[in-house]
Amino acid sequence: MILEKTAFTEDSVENMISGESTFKVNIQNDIYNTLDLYPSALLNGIKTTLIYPATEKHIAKYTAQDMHLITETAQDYESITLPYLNREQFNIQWVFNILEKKTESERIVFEDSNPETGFILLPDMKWNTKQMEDLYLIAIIHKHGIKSLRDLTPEHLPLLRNILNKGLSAILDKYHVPASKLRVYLHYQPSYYHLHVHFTHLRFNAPGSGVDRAHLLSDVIDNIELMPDYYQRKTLSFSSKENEKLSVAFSEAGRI
Ligand code: G7M
Repeated sequence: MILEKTAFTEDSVENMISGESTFKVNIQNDIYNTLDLYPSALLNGIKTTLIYPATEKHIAKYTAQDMHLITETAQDYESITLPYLNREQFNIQWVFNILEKKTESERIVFEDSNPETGFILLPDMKWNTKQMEDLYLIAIIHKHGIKSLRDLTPEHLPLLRNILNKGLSAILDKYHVPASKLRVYLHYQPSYYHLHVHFTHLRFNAPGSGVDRAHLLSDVIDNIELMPDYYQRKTLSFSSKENEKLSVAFSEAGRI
C-alpha cells in the first residue's frame, strides 16, 4: 500500500484556515507563530494506492535502496536488456484492460482509434484529477509490440506526432492547460514495455521527469528526423535501483 500526501488546492487551503480546523500553538514570538493545524477529515485525505497481490518485482520497485546510473550502449541493449525483457518484464494486463475498455473507460479524456497511429489519453494513476498543479496524464498507443524508445524508427513518426498534437489539444480543451505549460515525455527505462507517453504540468516535479529517465517527445521526434536509427545506436543512460533485476543483470555482465 502506497500512501501519499497530495498537493494543496486553493479551495482546500481556504477551508483549512477557516473555523472548521482546530490548531495547537507551538511558538509565539512577536509577529512569528508556529502552529500544528488539524483540518477536517475531508481535507486531510491521503492518496492511497493498493497493489494486491504485489509481486516481488513490485516490492523491489518500491523498496528504498541505492540507485545506479547505468549507461546502456546499443550492444548492451542487445546482450543484456533485451534478454532481460524477454525473461522478466512486468505484466501489462492493466494496459490491455484500458485499451479494451475493460477498466477506467469512464476516465478516458481522448481516443484516436486508428490501429497504427491511435492512442487513448487518460489520467495517470498518480493523479487524483482534483487540481491542475500536478496534472498527469498518459497516452497509451493502440498498436502492440513497440516496447520502448529503443524500438522507435521513422516508421513511427506519424504515431509520435499524432500523440503530441492531439494529446496537447485534448488537454487544452478539457483542462485549459496550454502546451507551453506541459512536459511531454517518454521514460527510459519504462516500467511497462508497451509504448506510452507522459503529460505532466511543468510546475509539478513528477517522479521520473528528471534527466535520468525522461526523454521529451519533441526531442525524440527531432532526433529520429535527424538520424533514422538514432535510438538503435544511441547510448542511453538511466538510473535503476540496486535490487532491480535489470541492475543485477548489468552488474553480472560487469557493466556496473
Ligand atoms: O515508467 P513508465 O513509463 O512505465 O510509467 C507508467 C505509468 O503508468 C506510471 O506513471 C504509472 O503511474 C501509470 N500507471 C501504472 N498503472 C498500473 C496504471 C493503471 O492501472 N492505470 C493508470 N491510469 N495509470 C497507471
